[in-house]
Amino acid sequence: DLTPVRRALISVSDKTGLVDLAKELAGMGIQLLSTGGSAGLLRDAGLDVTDVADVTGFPEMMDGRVKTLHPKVHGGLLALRDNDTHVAAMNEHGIEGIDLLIVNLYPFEETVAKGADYDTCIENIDIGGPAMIRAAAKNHAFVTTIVDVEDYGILVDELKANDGQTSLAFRKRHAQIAYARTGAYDAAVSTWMAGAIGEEAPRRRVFAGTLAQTLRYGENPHQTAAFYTDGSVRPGVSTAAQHQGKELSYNNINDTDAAFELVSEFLPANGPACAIIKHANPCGVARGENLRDAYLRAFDCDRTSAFGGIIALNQPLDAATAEEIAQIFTEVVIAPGADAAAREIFAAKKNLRLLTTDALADPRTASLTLRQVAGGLLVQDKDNGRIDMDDLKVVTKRAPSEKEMADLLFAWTVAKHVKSNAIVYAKDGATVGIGAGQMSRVDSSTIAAHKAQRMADELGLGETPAKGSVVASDAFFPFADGLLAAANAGATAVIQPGGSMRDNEVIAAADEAGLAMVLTGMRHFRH
Ligand code: 93A
Repeated sequence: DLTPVRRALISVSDKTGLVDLAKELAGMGIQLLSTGGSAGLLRDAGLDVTDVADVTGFPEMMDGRVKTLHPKVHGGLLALRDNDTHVAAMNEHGIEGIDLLIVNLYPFEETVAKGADYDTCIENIDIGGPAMIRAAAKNHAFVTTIVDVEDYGILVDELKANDGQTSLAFRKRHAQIAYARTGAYDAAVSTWMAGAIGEEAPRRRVFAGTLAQTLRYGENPHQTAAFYTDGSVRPGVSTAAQHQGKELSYNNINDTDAAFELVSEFLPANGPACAIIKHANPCGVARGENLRDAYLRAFDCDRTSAFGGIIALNQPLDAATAEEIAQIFTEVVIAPGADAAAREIFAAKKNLRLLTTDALADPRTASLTLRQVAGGLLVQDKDNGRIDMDDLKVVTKRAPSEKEMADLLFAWTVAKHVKSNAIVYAKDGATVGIGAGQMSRVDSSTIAAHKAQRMADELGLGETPAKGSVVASDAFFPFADGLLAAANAGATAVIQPGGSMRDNEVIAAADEAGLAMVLTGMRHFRH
């Protein structure tokens, strides 16, 4: 099942590595056909190239919209070489076989990412390229299709190993990649279009990804797993540079994402901040005078849970912070940079992974979140909801003090990143107790208070740090009990969406306990 490669068609937008590849092909005696820009580059490099226009007898026309859409091209790609009728048609119409197709497409995804206008995006929808890719991949019994620059090397290896031929297994593997590429390409076009025309729930929707990494296993060792990127470029775990440590696991990637998305809520201009994540929930979040201080205050929220955690920082890692972090076992640290001294400190910790990004993620960037259910996908906008002081409604007799207000907004921001039911106690810009993922809000409240008390015992504090704290609840208190649990724990002010049938009861209970309470009118469920 080895098939000789005699004639190759090259039509690429990304010209990286092209000349080297073409030289290798020419050196094996393969005839080269190519489209305008690609042909020009090869000719400049001294290679012998036939213009596709000379093969088709038509010039490239309509701004390049029609270059390769011609039976002399598509017949050459699609003809079954062992079928008499196909061969007769080739002879009758002067069609020569094309055995190798090297195409990469107009950079549609990059054009969208750059924020190009509608018409520019439309003009970057490649038609001829995908048509050829699909034709060649269909005819993989005879034709080899290469769509990724990174596959040039293995193509050359394959040809060299087989005396200028490719194996059927090779052609099949690359046909599969080819269809994934054209599928992803049209997915990108369709997704962009839905946004551009304001279609919120398109009747048909496709999602596609490119393998970034096969993972050792999934959430558990008996589950296989892989990490796919979707082509959107966002500072975070998918684009970060890893400086040391072993490969990230499935759970690491998930947790690192949660950590970085949370810390990105805190603009560096407003001071250093740190988030420590375990099992996708924060176990400590804090602002600080400096980065080290922010880390230590986050750590002090729940030292027990922070062990083996994932740490995200909103400013580049410095030596003083690295020194502190290195005191206990941490899985991953992610930050928008790390200075040389910090890196040197971490270098001694072989198991610690250090990831750096170019920037924080913009929490306002719109995107979709997907969740699989049996037989389908649930799709929604990412929760980009944000609350300002002006959005808050004071409903109690007592209004929060300035200090309480700052902590309420802080706690609310953290609560958005805690699995529901979420209860977050905070004081002086640091969480002091977090209750996550309970089926009852009052249980989350109790757990958060219990954690605060445990910290008081561990650190030998005279009283629980929840005393004089504020509390955030990601959704309304259905009954007064959850609120009273918070008051009993020592909270003096509350932030919550409001909207319960019993809001009046809850407000009355708050007044009775002397609490100040503000309503956001916005909920942050996270499941
Ligand atoms: O505008 S197109 O959809 N019409 C075509 O017939 C066509 N054929 C190849 N774009 C077409 N291509 C694309 O041109 C290829 O997919 C490739 O991305 C690009 C290469 O053009 P050049 O060789 O002129 O740089």
